[in-house]
Amino acid sequence: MNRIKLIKDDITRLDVDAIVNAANRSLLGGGGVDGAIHRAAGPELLAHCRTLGGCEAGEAVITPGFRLPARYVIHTVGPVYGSMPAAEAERLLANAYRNSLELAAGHQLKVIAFPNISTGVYGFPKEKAAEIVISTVREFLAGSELPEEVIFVCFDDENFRIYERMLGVN
Ligand code: AR6
Repeated sequence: MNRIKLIKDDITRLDVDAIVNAANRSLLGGGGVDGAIHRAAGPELLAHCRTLGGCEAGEAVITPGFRLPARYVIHTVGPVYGSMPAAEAERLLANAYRNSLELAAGHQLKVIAFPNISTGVYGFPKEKAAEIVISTVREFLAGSELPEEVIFVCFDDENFRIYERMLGVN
């Protein structure tokens, strides 16, 4: 069974066990997908995030989904590209995905959906990011029965085309 799916959609619409948020270290919201998730989840999400004390780049934390169709939100913080050596940014991007998957597995979650972390405001080159993300997720799934399914949710056409090509679909 192919445990990796690709869609082009707004991640806040998905009825899955967990959606992943491309957050910042404060966990107090922002623009992009983070803003969309906070708007759709309602003010309860921000109130909950205020109690968490932030999150370092490459790490991940889990919260309820509140008003979202998704049961949980896994908040991870990607690297700000250009603010550190490229190799460090690559390592932190892989950690962000791996730690999100660890949390999902630890909570017995079956279906988790990821946006294209760090490829918006944080400026990570999309092609390089997709390469790292796909190999990190494949490697994790090879060693773990959970999550059963990982959905890559692309919002912009460019990311969608890159993932389509790299995953060998369509
Ligand atoms: N559903 C799915 N993907 C989306 C959505 C959506 N509703 N909206 C945007 N994207 P970004 P980053 C895609 O900038 O680069 C925030 O202010 C978008 O097309 O949201 O990790 C945080 O608070 C892009 O491919 O996240 C941080 O400060 C991807 O989401 C900072 O931005 C990531 O773009 C994080 O920057």
